[in-house]
Amino acid sequence: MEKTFLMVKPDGVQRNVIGEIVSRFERKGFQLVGAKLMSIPTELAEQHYGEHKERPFFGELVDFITSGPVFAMVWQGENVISTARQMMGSTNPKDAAAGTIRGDFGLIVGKNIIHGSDSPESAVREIGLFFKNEELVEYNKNINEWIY
Ligand code: IDP
Repeated sequence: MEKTFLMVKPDGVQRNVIGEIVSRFERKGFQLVGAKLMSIPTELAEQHYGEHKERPFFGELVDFITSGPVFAMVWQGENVISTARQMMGSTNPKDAAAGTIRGDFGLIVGKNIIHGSDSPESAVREIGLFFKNEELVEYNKNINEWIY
């Protein structure tokens, strides 16, 4: 089953929307397989955002993501990578549709509440950066018979 890495960023933690965000993915039918509240070390932040190293906002991005705790998660389900991106909304909250997480809770691109892997390759890479294998829990939920 497809897995993705999702993370409530420091602004989302401070804004008290961890529960709301977890609830949206639960109600959609996805299954939580790993989660932790953590502070991101600078080195991990630089690895995670490595593709943006040359961008002018890279320093700001690393400072922001390390500025307070984040809530890191692994979710699984059919098409979870692309569906989670739709549920998150556009990168810049000003362009994000109402009803999406960024559309409902954010105002500016530098504080857009949530991160989500954008491809199968980045999902594997990001899950590996943030979680050890033994931190991911495989389990059956009978309700899946009513989802699939
Ligand atoms: P994504 O998070 O929707 O995948 P990316 O383009 O991968 O978007 O950018 C990573 C993160 O970098 C964004 O979520 C946003 O927080 C931040 N970011 C993107 N563009 C800017 C910018 O122009 N200024 C400040 N931060 C930015």
